Amino acid sequence: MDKTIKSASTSAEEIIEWGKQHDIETCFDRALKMKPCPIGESGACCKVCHMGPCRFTGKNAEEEARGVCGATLGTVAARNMVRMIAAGTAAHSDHARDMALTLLAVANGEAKDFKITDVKKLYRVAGILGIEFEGRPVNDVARDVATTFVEDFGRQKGEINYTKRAPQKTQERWRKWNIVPRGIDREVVEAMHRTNIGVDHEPDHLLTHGLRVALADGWGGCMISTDISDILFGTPSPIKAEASFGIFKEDEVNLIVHGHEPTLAEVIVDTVNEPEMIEYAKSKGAKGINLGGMCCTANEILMRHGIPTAGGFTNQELGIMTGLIDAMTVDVQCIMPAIGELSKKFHTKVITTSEKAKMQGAVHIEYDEHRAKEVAREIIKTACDNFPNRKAEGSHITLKSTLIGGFSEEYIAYMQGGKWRASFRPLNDAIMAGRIRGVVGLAGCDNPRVASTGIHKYLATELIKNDVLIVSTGCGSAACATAGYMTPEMALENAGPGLREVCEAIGIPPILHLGACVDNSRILTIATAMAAEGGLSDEIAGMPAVGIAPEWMSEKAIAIGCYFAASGVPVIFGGESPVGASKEVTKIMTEVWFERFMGALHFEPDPEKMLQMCLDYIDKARENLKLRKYEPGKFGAERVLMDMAARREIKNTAHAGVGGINESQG
Ligand code: NFS
Repeated sequence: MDKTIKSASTSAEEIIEWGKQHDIETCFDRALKMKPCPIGESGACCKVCHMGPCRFTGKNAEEEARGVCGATLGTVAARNMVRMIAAGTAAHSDHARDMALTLLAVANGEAKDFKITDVKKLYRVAGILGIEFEGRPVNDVARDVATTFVEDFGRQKGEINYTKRAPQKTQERWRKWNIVPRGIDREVVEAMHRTNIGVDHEPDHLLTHGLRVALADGWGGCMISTDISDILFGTPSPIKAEASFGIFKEDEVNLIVHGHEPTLAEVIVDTVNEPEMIEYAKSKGAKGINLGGMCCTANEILMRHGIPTAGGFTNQELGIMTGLIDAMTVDVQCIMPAIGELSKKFHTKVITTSEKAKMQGAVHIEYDEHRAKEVAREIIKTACDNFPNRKAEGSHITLKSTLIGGFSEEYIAYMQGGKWRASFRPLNDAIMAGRIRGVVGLAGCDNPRVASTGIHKYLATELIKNDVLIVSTGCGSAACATAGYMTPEMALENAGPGLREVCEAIGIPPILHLGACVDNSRILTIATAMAAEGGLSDEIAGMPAVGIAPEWMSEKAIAIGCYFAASGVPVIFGGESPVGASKEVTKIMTEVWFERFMGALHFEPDPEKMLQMCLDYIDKARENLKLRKYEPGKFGAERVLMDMAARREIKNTAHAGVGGINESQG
């Protein structure tokens, strides 16, 4: 990939160029100036005590070099890895904790601006948790569900609730290797303890605990977040939206919600169209209020309301540089501190909203679930008040793409058979017949160290050409959405013949947007449903499925990669390996994990090799499952997929949150 290109998006590139002419620096410039430290980059630096930092350099560092305490490179690289998993898990899980506490407050009548939107999902979750729901008041059920989830954080012994949701065989592997998480907080704390100076030194032992922490993330933090968000705000179903910088409007107040937690954003969605707010915007000279999102908060409200997204991680500074954003709220995670400073060069007001996160150059309007609407109104008014300060300067972009998002596990089951016959049968059949070669989860960040979003785009197009169905989340979705790949037409024009037929029959894009980064948990439940359906593997391991985070940068991505590996999915990350200095650790994370769990975590900077490795894994899994050998354009027999018309005929399809494609509100 051409290193002189900073972004693979022409709109982004245009703004970066404009910035250069106006002496404005972005992460793309800083990434060129600030070269990664080669010692730290490969996991060969230990700074867990103050006898160091110790650096393990030289040809034979693995065999010969020792830290002041005597630690080997393997110990150090494994410790660094486990700390990354713990930090990523802490982030997702703290988000999940807040979701559980919000659900509890709603059930107790203390958060009046929220309600239980998807009672069906509440009952489904209650059923999984073993909570009685029939004939009980909804709030009582919600209280029990919330309390049960809260217990998952502080449990000292036993198992977190959702591990029992995994296929039996997957659970057996976890029990055999003793990696079933007990309590989410406990696993994170224990990781910090074990990696402290002088505790756990054996790389395999350390990394095995790393997997337990990661499972606490996937089957704990992430899954709890997804399910509570569905309960409170609705389970997503297909919806049309728009993406990229062209979503900003010249004549309206542009308010952008950036970050991760959906709660405040949902209330803003609810409030922004209140007549009083519209009038207020008009009194400031604007024609109305245009709400948009960025990063994973964007994905949350795009999936449920069709609110447009300005894109993923590397678009945040560029969005401000359009000069069109009147206010940008930020809560937690993946928020560049650079935007505080940058906003001073424009009129944009950056508003921090979480009690956990403040930044220089921002104003702070703290979110409080007990007075959520009041806070939302204050934020909207702040954006309106700032509209008259908008100057003409900035790099205005008009380009935007249409996309279809909103694919939940529930909807994917529904689209394959309607309300009464919802199943994963047609998908499994299509895979067995070789019409679909396999499934790839394309996820994780976009990264200015490469031509940002470019590897996502390359892999997305190549994979669908090879009849691989893509499910995507987070900034992977944002990269595909802003490139215009998330439309049914994309399947017609670019997918291989088998995948194209499947997409055409159901009327779906070849890349299914599953939501925010925490919604990677939807991939776990989809894989579980596929295992239960039969015909492929009877556990998650062994499926013709691969996870890819080609441009990862966040510790959260590492936690996600590891929970997929522990669940039985081979995972490929881009960039240089953060454990690359240690052959021992690399071997554990690839070969040893594959032997035990049939999952692995690889790091491969070359996009073409990533693609090949992914297809090899898929083909090998097909071979092991004794499925028909994949050949483009040649399929075996399979059941007929229900098309849209057939599904419409099924009576009583008024399942809450499930139906055809909704029109965007954005
Ligand atoms: Ni997930 Fe990456 Fe961040 Fe979301 Fe985007 S950068 S690890 S996708 S916004 S969490």
